[in-house]
Amino acid sequence: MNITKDNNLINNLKNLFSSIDYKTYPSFIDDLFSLIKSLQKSRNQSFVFLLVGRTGVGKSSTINSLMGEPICTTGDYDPTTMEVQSYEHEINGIKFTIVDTPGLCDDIPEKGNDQKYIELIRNKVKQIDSLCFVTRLDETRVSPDERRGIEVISEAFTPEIWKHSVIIFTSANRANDYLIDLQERTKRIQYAIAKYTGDEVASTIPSIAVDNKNQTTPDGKRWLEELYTQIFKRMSDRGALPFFLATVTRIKKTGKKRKKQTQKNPSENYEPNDANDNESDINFNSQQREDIKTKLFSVVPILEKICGSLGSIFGGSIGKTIGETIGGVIGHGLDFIFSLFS
Ligand SMILES: Nc1nc2c(ncn2[C@@H]2O[C@H](COP(=O)(O)OP(=O)(O)OP(=O)(O)O)[C@@H](O)[C@H]2O)c(=O)[nH]1
Ligand SMILES: [Mg+2]
Repeated sequence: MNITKDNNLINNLKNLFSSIDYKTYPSFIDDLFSLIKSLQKSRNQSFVFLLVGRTGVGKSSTINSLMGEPICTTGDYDPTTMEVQSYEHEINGIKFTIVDTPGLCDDIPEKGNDQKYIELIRNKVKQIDSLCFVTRLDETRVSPDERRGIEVISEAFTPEIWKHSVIIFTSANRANDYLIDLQERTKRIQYAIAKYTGDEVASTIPSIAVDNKNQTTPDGKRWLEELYTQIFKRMSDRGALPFFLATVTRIKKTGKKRKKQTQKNPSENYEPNDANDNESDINFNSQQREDIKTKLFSVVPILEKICGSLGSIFGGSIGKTIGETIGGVIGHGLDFIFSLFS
């Protein structure tokens, strides 16, 4: 359905807004349609994840956790050759690709053949929107193979690619000393990447500890929301909206501030989850909602103007009504976006 050509829908929206006084924002309807158009356009665009990490560290499991569907096969796999594998997927009608790099960070015979691998990856992969460097938290050092992987990726895509990267530590519950391991391992991997990007870029690469067998990390916090937020924040502008729409049906709004906030720890300022919520649903806290909002503003600038005025024009929960009127994935998307401002 092309929303902006659908006269019925246009009439429905106009009816919905007919009693509104637009004096404070005369171009509201035009701007709303322009926002809808951007979302619609991004439905036809795709995004690409690049997974880098040793065999069996949990690359596939982490992507499955993130996307909420068993799209990648997991389990034991013995790499015998270095290759680049890309898999096409579709969720909510949005196409995306997962590029896996088996062998790249493993100690296998082709080891000396990095130039061949660089050519292979360049020829096969034209666009990367998110780079996930995956390693286990309970390992102590950056292995020579991981360093080699970092070098190959930097050469194949230029060091700029690390601006869209996140470091993911799996098996968080197997760490000896969770917080110290997280801090130390992050520093060491950032340092290994800094050889190609310089400190300024490397030091901003976020790390997230996950455990694909548990909902929480050893500090008792849920990790899925943080993984989502960091990946979204770092995603290329081109990939951000398609990724948002592919996942919007499982992200929940939450994040409403409690009456008595504990400012000491803003991450706790959200209401408990609905008892019916599915465990794999993503329920953001206040800080994560802020981060998502900032990213959405930077990729769709018109949003800031529209959302900033929604309260003054409608004064209520108009987002849900607009979302329901439009329906489908875009309706869901708008409902979520507008909820960030309520
Ligand atoms: N305890 C624990 N096990 C994990 C975690 N992540 C993955 N696993 C398990 O580790 C094994 C390998 O996981 P995969 O996701 O297949 O790893 P991969 O990196 O994709 O492996 P290859 O595709 O073979 O390179 C599976 O048995 C997973 O269930 C984790 O965070 N914690
Ligand atoms: Mg895998």
